[in-house]
Amino acid sequence: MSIAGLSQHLYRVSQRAVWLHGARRVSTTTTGIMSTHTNAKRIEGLDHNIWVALTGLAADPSVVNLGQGFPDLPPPSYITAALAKAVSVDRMNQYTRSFGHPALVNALSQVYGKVCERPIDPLKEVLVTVGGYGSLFCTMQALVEEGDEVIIIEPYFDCYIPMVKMAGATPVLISLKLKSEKQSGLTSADWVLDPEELASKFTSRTKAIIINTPNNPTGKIFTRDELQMISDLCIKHDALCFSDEVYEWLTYKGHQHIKIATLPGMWERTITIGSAGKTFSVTGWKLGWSIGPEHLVKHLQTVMQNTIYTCSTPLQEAVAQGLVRDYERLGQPDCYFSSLAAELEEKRDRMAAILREAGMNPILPEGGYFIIVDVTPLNVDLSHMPDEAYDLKFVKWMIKEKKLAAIPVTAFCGEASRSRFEKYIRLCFIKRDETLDAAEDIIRNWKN
Ligand code: IK2
Repeated sequence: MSIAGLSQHLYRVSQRAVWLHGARRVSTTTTGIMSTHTNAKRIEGLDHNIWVALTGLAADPSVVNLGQGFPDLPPPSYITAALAKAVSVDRMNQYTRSFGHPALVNALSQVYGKVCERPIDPLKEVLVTVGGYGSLFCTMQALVEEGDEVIIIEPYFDCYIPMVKMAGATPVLISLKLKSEKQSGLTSADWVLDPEELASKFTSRTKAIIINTPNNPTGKIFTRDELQMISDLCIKHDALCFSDEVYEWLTYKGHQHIKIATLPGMWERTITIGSAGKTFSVTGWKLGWSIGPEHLVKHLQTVMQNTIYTCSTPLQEAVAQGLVRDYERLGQPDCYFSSLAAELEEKRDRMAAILREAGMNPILPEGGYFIIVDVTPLNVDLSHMPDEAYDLKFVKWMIKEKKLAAIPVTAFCGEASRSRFEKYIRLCFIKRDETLDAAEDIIRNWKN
């Protein structure tokens, strides 16, 4: 089958999956006999997933896809070359150390040792997993107990909730709120936490708080003061912090990413999560890591050795080489971490300008590669569609009628916060200029 044929086939299959999911059909076996087996309780109610649903719709080749967060830019050539070289060495095609390929954990300890200004033991304080997802999963399974509470800040990366639930714990939500009444000229710094409300969420059952900075979907970078407030509460209540920092290098002018693990008293109680996919624009490689103190990481290692066991050796080798290369250039313009951020800042500004010209209100992100935008000024009447959050209806309509894909922001919040977030959609701007040109054409010709 040709590539085009395969892509059409996958599109048809995923469309069917979306339809089947929508209809919530009871599964049958291949013999057509109704299965009597039911799902395990721990996955009850977790069957819906925004990426599975919307990625299917956006897979239509005629749709301009600013939905799921992956680059259509090429990754740096040295990293793909390192992979090609790695697979040509026989032993690189076999299992490597369970908790992380030696070259990679050494590189991670070098890079994060410098960033955190402390020695990091590559064998005891680092775990390499299957993407940021794998790091989050190992963290929750290793450290969160049945009956615990885990505080999650809305809008949040959507898998936090199911992961907390699968660990048997209860998610406790607190929403970021806009500190300003103004409609335009907002930035992601305008999303803030209410200190009193946050304090009220900590109880004797709080095991951890999950933070995500730079944040997906808002682009917010938590300030030192905000991180200090969170740290003070963690220390006061003896809670852990799971800090998802997969966009750590993607910060824009005037903004600095601070690791909460570097604040006094926080290293001992923080797991920091990173992703090679986001760091080197290779999301399909699915490599990530957890970094933290030995007394926590050793439990994550237990989960890893009994679930995935180890990640792909050649991919780890290539990422290690990429990290060593960029470690030597840290702070210089030719370091990929800086050059990608500079390239993306232009794309962010371009995207914001396109949206503003069309009469929408984007909220300028300080970091990451997403921009959220209030679409209500477009006055699209969707009252004929089934009753769902406005942003979800808007995205479904936009994919079908305008051939532009985005993600509804209510996918990142709980039901109780729907009204706060349903006027926003999220667009991904780590895209080639031609892709952004195509999106611009659609947005400029919106009324036609
Ligand atoms: N944590 C955050 C905050 C992420 O954004 C991601 C990647 N998800 O991006 C898809 C999207 O939002 O469109 C992850 C963790 C997972 O990282 P990885 O891809 O390395 O598993």
